[in-house]
Amino acid sequence: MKVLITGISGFVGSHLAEYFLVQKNCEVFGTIKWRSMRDNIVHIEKQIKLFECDINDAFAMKMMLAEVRPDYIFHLAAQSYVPFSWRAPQETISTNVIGEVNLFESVRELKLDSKIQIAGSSEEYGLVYPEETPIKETNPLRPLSPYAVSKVAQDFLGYQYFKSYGLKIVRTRAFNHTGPRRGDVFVTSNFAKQLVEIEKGMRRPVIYVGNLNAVRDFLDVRDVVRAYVLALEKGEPGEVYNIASGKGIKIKELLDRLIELSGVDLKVEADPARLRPSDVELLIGSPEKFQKATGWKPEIPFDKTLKDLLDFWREKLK
Ligand code: A2R
Repeated sequence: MKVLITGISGFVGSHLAEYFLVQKNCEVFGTIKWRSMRDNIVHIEKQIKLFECDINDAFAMKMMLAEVRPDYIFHLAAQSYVPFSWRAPQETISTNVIGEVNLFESVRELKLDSKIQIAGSSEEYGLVYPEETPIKETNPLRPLSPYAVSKVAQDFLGYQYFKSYGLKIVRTRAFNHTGPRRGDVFVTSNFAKQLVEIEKGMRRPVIYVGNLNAVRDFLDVRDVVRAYVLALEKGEPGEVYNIASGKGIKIKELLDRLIELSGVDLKVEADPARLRPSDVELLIGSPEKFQKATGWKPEIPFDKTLKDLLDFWREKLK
């Protein structure tokens, strides 16, 4: 079986590649940009086949797909960072939306029979009222950032290409996920990195934070990766599924748990630069539909995820 992961050098892509490398009879292919950092995949680089392919380049996309002809495509390549999407709305929309159109059009023109997973996000729900939680897939989408709008477009394009051309597309909307290798611009990893820098005496004992009141539904990336695989194995093409734990945690509580796990003594200070123009306050998803379709359940306790994240930074900052 041939598995293609776009954005393989990213956080989720590297974990998904690891998942498939231990399965039998799997060949793993991945796309990177020519300047992509390879830190996340150096340990597996010899076992995977890499293609330089900017997804904005329709020709590069088509040539790569013509060569690989994958059975499964996990489309993870994206401008994935919400705050950056305000500073670079055009790049965010172009990479996320046009990049996906390039993928779908190539699959169509090459008449590939690939199953395709589209990595949507809980950010698509955006503004959510307390009585709407846990959020079902049928909830209105009220996106609050250019990133979220780009993910809504990706999601609906997936639906449209399924309906119009019968492409075997399964859409997922993953709620927050974290774990080793999470980029340090994301809240959990940012806190963990600051804590480890304090542990190592690399900075004074002050941790800088943004909005601590937001409530999020967190999963371990390794549970999310299992969910993406099940989405293609057991999910229905044309359908959309939440990947969520069903439980909420306040960012303040997450910070307290990390501080406790680290054991360092420090002060917490607000940093206004870390606040967003419009923040999503409450995101708790209902995993019911996905669990019914696939039997998936998160398996990794959140304290283990946080501990592994701290250990990742301890190793990286050696
Ligand atoms: O920017 P790089 O060199 O780090 O590569 C990122 C890649 N990527 C692209 N690949 C090809 N052509 C592009 N124009 C392009 N722009 C970005 O996508 C990186 O390897 C990957 C995204 O990885 P992360 O930023 O670590 O995101 P993560 O957390 O793995 O999320 C995977 C998917 C994304 O679609 C998110 O929006 C969604 O799950 O939540």
